[in-house]
Amino acid sequence: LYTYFQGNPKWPTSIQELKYALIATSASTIDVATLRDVFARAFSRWAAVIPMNFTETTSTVDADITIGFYNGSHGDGEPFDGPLGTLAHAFSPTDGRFHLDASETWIASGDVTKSSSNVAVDLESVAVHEIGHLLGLGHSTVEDAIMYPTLTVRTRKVDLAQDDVSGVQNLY
Ligand code: TQI
Ligand code: CA
Ligand code: ZN
Ligand code: ZN
Repeated sequence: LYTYFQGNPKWPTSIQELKYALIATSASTIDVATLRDVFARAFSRWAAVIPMNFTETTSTVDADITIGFYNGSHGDGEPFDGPLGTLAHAFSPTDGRFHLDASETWIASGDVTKSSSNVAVDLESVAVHEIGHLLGLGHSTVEDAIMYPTLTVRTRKVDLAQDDVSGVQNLY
C-alpha cells in the first residue's frame, strides 16, 4: 500500500500546472537535450493519471520544481555519497527540490539492462520515483510499485503500478 508524508502535504489543487526547471546540469555526463527528454517522459507518466500538467521552464524564478545534479555536499545537509548508495532525493510538497547524485553512472537512453557498467542506474526510473515524492507520495509496500523503496541496479522500472495510481489519485 502507498503512503504519504506526515501531514499529507500536497500541491494546491487550484494549480493545474507545475513548472519545472533544470537548474544544474553541468555536473551531469548526459547532454541537456537528452535530460529534457527523460524528465518530460517521467513527468508525463504522472500527468496521465491526475489533473495536473508539468511544463518545463528555463526561468528559475518561475519554477515550482528545480532539478539539479550535484556531487557530495551541495548545501542542504544531505550530501551525496559517490557511486551507488543514495542516487537522488526529492523533498515533499511544496518544496520542489529534486537533486541527483552526479557521480552515478546514469543511463538515459538505450537499455540499462544491456549496459556494460555493473553500477549503471536508469535515470528515468529514478526520476519517476522522485517525482512521486515531489507530489507527496512516500514509500509503498507493493513490490511492483514505483514508490517501493528498492531499485536494483541495471533495472528499468518506469510504469506506474495500480498502487501508485491509487495513491496519487487519492491525493489529487
Ligand atoms: N533516495 C531515497 C529515495 O528517494 C531518499 C529517501 C529516503 C527519501 N527516504 C525518503 C526521499 C523519504 C523522500 C522520502 O527513496 S535513493 C530509489 C528506490 C532512491 C531510491 O537514492 O535511495 C529510487 C532513489 F526506491 F528504488 F530505492 C530512487 Cl527509485
Ligand atoms: Ca550515490
Ligand atoms: Zn540535495
Ligand atoms: Zn523514495
